Amino acid sequence: MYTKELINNFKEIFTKDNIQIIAHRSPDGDTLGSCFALCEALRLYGKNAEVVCSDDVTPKLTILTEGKTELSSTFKPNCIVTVDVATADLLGKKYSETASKVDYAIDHHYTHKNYAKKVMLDGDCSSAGEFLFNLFEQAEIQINSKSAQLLYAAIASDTGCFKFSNTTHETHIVASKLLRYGIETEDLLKVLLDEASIDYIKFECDVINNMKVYDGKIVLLPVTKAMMEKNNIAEGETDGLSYLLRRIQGAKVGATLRESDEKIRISLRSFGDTNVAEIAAKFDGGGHVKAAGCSFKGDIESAEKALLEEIRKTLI
Ligand SMILES: [Mn+2]
Repeated sequence: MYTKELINNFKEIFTKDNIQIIAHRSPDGDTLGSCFALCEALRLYGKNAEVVCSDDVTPKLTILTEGKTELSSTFKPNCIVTVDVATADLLGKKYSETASKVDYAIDHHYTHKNYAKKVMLDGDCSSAGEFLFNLFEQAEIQINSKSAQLLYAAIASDTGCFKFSNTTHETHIVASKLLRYGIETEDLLKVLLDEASIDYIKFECDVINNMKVYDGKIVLLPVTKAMMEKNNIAEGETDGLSYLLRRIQGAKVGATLRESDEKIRISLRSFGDTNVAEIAAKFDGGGHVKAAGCSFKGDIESAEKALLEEIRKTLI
């Protein structure tokens, strides 16, 4: 059970009106599912509320956004809430000025850096979706099946459909309670986690053909701009590539290296005891023990070389 103060802070949002809910930049299923679930709940309470985001929503995630790609303001807010936004920087370009005006931040990252007037945080939750469900339940705020489905989608996104190590028995209890709302999950999970466009599948084939394996334990997936252009792949669509690394038997550490404007964006995954946040930190990046990110100034070959060297030093 959460503290009275935390629950009262959450209830307070439902006493406001003209509420703007901000999702983090490069929005994922957790931030979008959670923001829209909260928005729907507020509307059910007769409130004017909307979700905004600095970046466009990728096609498959529009299943969570009422089909909308662009999420922008249509009214002047009296109350601003962020969901799943761990740092002010993650508000993105469009909302960077908004940081000091955020009234409530709802988050599940231990690494949360306080920018809001009031913060609601539970780092033990797998996802913002799981945390939000707990808040609704403990604050005794009724939700409908639409909100329940959005929360389920949020949890499934951040846990890789209950496969990642952030999945706890509480996560399954929350998922079970959400299923009681009679929500549809088969199509939802297919769209969110399994299916991809033919272009994307062909792009994945190119990425796999370009895969590099070192010492049987380190896997690098270099992704060039040319590979993306050839297959009509946009920047935000490459997030799913890290999932490929997980499929490689024997891999202890994997990384995708993607060419982007002036730098190479690196996403690291650990499938053993190696702390990839430590490796990312060597390149001024950060993240979690099992998933981290950083960027590299230079060409993709130099990035591969430098990264491989650091992985070899850190690998357990
Ligand atoms: Mn999240």
